[in-house]
Amino acid sequence: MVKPDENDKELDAIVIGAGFGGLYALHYLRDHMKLNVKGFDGAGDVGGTWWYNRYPGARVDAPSTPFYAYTFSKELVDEWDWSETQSSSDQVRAYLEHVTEKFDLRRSIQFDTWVEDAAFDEASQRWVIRTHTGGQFTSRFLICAVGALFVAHKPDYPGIDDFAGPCHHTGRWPHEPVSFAGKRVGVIGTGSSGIQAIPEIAKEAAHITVFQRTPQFALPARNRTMVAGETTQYQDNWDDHRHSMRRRGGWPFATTKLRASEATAEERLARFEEMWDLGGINLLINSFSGAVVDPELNEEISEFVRGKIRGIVADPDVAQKLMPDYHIGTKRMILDNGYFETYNRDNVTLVDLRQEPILAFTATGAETAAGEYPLDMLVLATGYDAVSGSMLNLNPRGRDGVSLEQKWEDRFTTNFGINVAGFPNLFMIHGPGSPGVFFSMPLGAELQVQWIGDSIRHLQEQRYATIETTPEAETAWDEEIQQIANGTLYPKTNSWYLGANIPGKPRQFLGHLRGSQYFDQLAEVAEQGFEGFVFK
Ligand code: NA7
Repeated sequence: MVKPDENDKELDAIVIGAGFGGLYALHYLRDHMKLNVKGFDGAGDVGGTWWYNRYPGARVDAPSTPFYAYTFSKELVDEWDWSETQSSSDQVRAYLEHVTEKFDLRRSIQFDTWVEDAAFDEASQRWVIRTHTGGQFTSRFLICAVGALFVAHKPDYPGIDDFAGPCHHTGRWPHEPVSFAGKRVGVIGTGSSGIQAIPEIAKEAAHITVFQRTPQFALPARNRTMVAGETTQYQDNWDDHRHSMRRRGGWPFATTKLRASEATAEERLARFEEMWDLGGINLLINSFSGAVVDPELNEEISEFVRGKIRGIVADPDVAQKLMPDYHIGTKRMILDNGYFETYNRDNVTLVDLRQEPILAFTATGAETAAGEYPLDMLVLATGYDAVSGSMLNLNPRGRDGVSLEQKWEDRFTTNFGINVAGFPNLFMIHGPGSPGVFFSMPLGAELQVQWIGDSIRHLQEQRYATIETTPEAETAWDEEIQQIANGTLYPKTNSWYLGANIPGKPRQFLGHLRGSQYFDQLAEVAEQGFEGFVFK
């Protein structure tokens, strides 16, 4: 492991972040392109968001095997056997540790080190970064693999800091075991993290009170251990599998072409039942084609799931509070492992914040408009300032000293979610306008890194100093992203996809919904001389 601020101070490239994107960027630029590269991460080891997400029940929020893994090395694919269909946080970390060992990445990463300042120096055409440990480094290229879900969002309820018991955010979970035994635990938030954690906490706590702002749709994950032969099946057919992932935007499985309009109501219901039993996100993407585009089909699936919730939750009043009233799938689709069943336990209380908003916290609990809830511990499952937040947290300064915060005051403009006009030689992995958060991880990160490598090669061959996109290309990219999103039901729902979870955040759709189209466009732009980017 690299000791603080030692080694070369003048580098070809600096990679910030040691999650999926950053580790691959480091490997690719160092080992394939033979650049002098150094990585930094504020965490104590590799993992990125998985370094922090250790709350009980933490898992990938999709059926993850075999696609939530790198594709670039067949050897790596062959030597790693995933044990479950929906990987746990521990498993993902173990995998990333294995990758780190295999490619000898630790020797190039300085952990426990926050990059406090990053500024482009016009005179030398280099990025100058300063770390919180007092180090200063310069490099030609700056790769920001700082994570789409990194900056934890903490609600600003009056008195929340006065709460005297332990208070843990799911995205900043302690590394030491947290015991809930004998405790009255309050959980705020029912997104993927809350819905994964609540059933686990309920098993151990004396009592759990769930503070719910928006009732959520969740589908049964039906997580299970991989059966014999399942892993070898995709290992043996790796070329096909990889090709499918590439063609389907990172998601390796075929989705249905069946049309709801060609089935009777009974046939549709039978199909919904079949997909519900199959579990995962099948109900949404494999019942019939177009569930997040066609409002009628969407409502039929939404109503089907509401019926399932009514069937699972014994108390009709509690079930009513849990009824989601948005278009299913337009907030991040949640997979659960016994979430709704948890409300049948007698140590669980559901507080509907639409009926009784939280007024304040005290040292000993929460006060809502309807009463007091004594608590010993608080769990904040309140999500992230997603996609743009981690870049703004870094807040690099580009040409003329203009900061990203100034540039992005009203809108998160990028080209391909990779580069920003005015920030030469700065590259983002999964920046705003990328498909990364829509099932394109980690393949999306790999292809972005390879594209970054191609652009650096081009720059070196032509003896240029910098590459940078243009404001015109950013506007065109923004329009494309919004146009694709506007053809779906997504923008109709308040979600972190739109920045709607963070007070005051500009509203715009933050991701590219068509991963395969994005992958094609990346390849085309590289092949055709990087249109939309200026080399100087
Ligand atoms: P999410 O999906 O953003 O969920 C956060 C939850 O917290 C959600 O239920 C929010 O309600 C709720 N929330 C946020 N702020 C408040 C306040 N002030 N009061 C009450 N409730 C609040 O974050 P997760 O960590 O669960 O998941 C993030 C991603 O990680 C997920 O999408 C996967 O991709 C993996 P809301 O729905 O906004 O009304």
